[in-house]
Amino acid sequence: MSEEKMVSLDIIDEQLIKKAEQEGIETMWDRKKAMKTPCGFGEQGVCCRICAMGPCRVSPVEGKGAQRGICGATADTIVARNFARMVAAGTSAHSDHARDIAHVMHMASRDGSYTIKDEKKLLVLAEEWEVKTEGRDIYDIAHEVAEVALNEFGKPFGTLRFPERAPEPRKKIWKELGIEPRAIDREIATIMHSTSIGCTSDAESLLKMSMRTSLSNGWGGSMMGSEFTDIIFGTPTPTVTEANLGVLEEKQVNILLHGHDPSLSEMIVMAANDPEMLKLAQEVGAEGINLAGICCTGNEVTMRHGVKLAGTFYQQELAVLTGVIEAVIVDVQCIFPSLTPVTDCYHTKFITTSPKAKVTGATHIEFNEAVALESAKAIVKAAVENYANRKQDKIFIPKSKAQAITGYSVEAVVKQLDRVVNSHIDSQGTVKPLADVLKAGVLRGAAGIVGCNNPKVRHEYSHIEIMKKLIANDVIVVTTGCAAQAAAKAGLLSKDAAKLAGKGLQAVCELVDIPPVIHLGSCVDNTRILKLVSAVAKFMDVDNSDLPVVGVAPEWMSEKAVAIGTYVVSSGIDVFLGVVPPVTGSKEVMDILTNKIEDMTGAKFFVDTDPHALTDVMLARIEEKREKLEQKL
Ligand code: SF4
Ligand code: MSK
Repeated sequence: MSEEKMVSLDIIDEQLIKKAEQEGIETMWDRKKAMKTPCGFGEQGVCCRICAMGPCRVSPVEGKGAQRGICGATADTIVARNFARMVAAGTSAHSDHARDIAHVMHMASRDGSYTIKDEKKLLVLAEEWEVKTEGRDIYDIAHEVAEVALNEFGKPFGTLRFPERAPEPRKKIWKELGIEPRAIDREIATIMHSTSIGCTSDAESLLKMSMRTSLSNGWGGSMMGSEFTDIIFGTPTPTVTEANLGVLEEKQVNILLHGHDPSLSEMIVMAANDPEMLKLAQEVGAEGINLAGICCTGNEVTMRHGVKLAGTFYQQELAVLTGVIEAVIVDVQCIFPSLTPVTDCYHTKFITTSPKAKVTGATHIEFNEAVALESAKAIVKAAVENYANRKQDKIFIPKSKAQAITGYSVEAVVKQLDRVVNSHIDSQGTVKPLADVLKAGVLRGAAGIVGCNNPKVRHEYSHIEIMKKLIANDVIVVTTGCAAQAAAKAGLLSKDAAKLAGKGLQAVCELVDIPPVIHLGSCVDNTRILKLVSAVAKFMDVDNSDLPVVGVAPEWMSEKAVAIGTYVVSSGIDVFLGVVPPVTGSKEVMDILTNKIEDMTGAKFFVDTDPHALTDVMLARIEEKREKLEQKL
């Protein structure tokens, strides 16, 4: 097959798709083909089914076809309403994940399954939230901090706590725009209310509500998810691992961990290393238990335990096609329902664990946090016992894997930066070295490349092309989510990848001892990017929007990505999209998102499906910001 015709950048994906064809197994590519041409109305966002007078499809072309829905809603209203609901759904996913983590912290105890691993981080947060710490047991403090956090979801008055961390000019902008986020659940409910039949029809108002709700995600739920996960399970430090389906082991029990919530995956890691489980594995004839991660759960466990990365969102079906997966263990989000028919073709058990994400045909073993380790052991046991059922004639493990360094929390980045601090002049533990190289132009800028895979584009091609072009132009890249896994597979998370960087970035990588593309974690960990950018902005005494920094989602697909993109722009950072969002049916919404929003937030959305053209615009924008920053400093 010629390279351009490949649906993936990765040859092993092509090999496994071929294996699926030969075995008569349907994959997402077959279903994508069966969809034929996507619905033009849906693609442009002009289809409304909010009430039973509809569904109404209005024409995106002025003066041609139906211009209004039955209630009179215009294309602008319908597109903005649909966009707002995507933001609300994305915010709910990340924030409900955070709520679960907060509950886990509330049940943490010295002798329980969940303990407090980063006491220092907890104490800093307690102080920030004015929770008394003196003379108190660390677990009492944790429980009170968890209660304060849980109140952030539904408090009746005031605004959220985490936005206080933003640079002063940013907070002023939010206040003036009236988009300071209030309680997290409240923002989601308000959007659902305002987008119901006969409520808000004004597109600008709907987009402002979307911004406020997205901020309750980025500076609320997601930030809580990251912070609490660090406190309970440990703040990540750089860890060497391997990535791609070549990490699967023929002679071991292979367990695929997929989903998002570390309260399950952390316990599975513990259970899989339990002597009782390892003994059981030997008894069934396996040499051990091999865990491999998919999607954000993969990111969570790799950055804390070095668990190998099997691959991205797109590879969840392909991993099963290797024939060596004893169990796919999932919790919430990004789980294909098709894992049931695909695993049915093999011996693989597909185990769901969360009442929030039951999948038809899967084996449901509910994970009970109250007896977390025991619960996890029962799940791992089911996987181990399945080893004997492998169908030897169906096994194909691709050879490909790459070395990667994962686990750069903000704290870990600052620690790396400390390597170049002259302690006679400057204090350690700050972002000064980063600010200095940005100011001097050694680094032209920084990019956060995040998000999913989408069969509308060639798998991983845009991620990797954009990353390579940016680092070659001395733009340092930080990455999360499935974009990070694409980078890991392509070898860009290794220090060796510095040879692909421009001279300035090469020098920084060498001095600071980092790869040119830095793994910051899962999708909720995009808030680590917010923290890092805000720390540099505060250090330079400017706003986020003054910095030569961009956010990029080259292959996004999820509602969560819409919420993320919106909070990133609302935080003053431009967002570049490689997949067109369903908003093109409204001139007004397009104009606001790609133009007028800049007057409000200092940043806007850019969209181009050509990764090279998109990167050119990014680089130009970075230079434009640099010029303005120079005048300001
Ligand atoms: Fe149609 Fe209006 Fe009902 Fe939407 S809310 S389905 S546009 S009548
Ligand atoms: S897992 S949201 S496909 S990045 Fe977070 Fe990957 Fe996107 Fe899911």
